[in-house]
Amino acid sequence: MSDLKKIRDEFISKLKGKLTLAELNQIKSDLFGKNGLVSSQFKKIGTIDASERKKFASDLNIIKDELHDLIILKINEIEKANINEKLEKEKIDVTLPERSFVRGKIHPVSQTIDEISSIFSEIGFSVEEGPDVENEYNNFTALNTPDNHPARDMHDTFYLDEKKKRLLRTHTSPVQIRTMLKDKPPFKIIAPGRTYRSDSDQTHSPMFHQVEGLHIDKNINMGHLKGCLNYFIKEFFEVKKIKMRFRPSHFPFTEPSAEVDIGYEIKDGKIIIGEGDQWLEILGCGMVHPNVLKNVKVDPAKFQGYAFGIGIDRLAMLKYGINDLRAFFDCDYRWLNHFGFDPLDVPTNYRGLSR
Ligand code: 2NL
Repeated sequence: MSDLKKIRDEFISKLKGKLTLAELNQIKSDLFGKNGLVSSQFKKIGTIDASERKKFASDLNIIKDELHDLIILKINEIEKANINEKLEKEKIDVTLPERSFVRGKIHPVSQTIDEISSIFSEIGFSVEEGPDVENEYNNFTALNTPDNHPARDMHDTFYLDEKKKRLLRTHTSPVQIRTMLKDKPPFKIIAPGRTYRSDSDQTHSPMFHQVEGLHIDKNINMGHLKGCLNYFIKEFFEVKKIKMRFRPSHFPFTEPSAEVDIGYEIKDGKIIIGEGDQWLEILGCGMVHPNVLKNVKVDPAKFQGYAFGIGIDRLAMLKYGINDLRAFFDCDYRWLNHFGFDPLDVPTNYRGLSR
């Protein structure tokens, strides 16, 4: 029997048995691999006597095709069987009820920040953000706060190291300092975010939220400040008219400084904002102190403007009838489900600000 016929018969009988995919691949490489049996027969062609060469080559090709086709057929059979087995095992029951899912709620503070941001964006303010962990310079020194100012005291400020190098920002003003150091005037920005003070009782949380505003340009005066705040308060409380008064005050970073009260009254146990003869303090503001401008390399002879700071939490409580500040930070899902906002609801005063 010729070598070729021996190889053929041996492998045809091997391939008749039950083989795994790995065994079939092994046979395939034994025959057709670089030094496989069939491959080495091909290399022999040149050494065969000229009279027999043609027949040898023809027989070799026939055997090669026969074995190759058989191996591929067997491999395909196994792969098909594997797929069928998988399909049989992994059936999906499309009649099962869908899994229930819960859509989260937007926290009232986040909702309020969104509303404030869209109100100010309508009159040209952009929103800036910065880190909660700040340095003394951005939080106090640049803001014209003297070294011996009580706000710098350990009892009021959370310092993160012995040398008072790092602290938790006590207001969002450092965001405006960073913006002014980085860019050139004019500036028209608001900075909403978390702020921290060492204070904790029924009406004070050590972490609270603030939005500060800053408008610096040529010829900005207190009239602009009044107009801006009047517009904001009306838009925020969704009222046509608002009673508002400026009381003289003091902040190291503004001169002159003022606190702003809005008029309100209680009717049928409910608070009505904008009318009545009661006053509610809601923010602090003033004209930016020339020293602050100098600290951020802005020439106070050319540029001036106003700044204000508003506590967000109390504003949210007023607008949405929440009477306990601490509930804001309890993370009670039942409370959030009641006072939170549906993320898919479009608010009536929607201004196109996306979440
Ligand atoms: C308050 C008082 C205020 C500012 C914040 C400010 C920021 C810069 C420069 C000057 Cl960069 N001023 N911010 C000004 C006046 C008052 O907040 O009672 N907030 C709740």
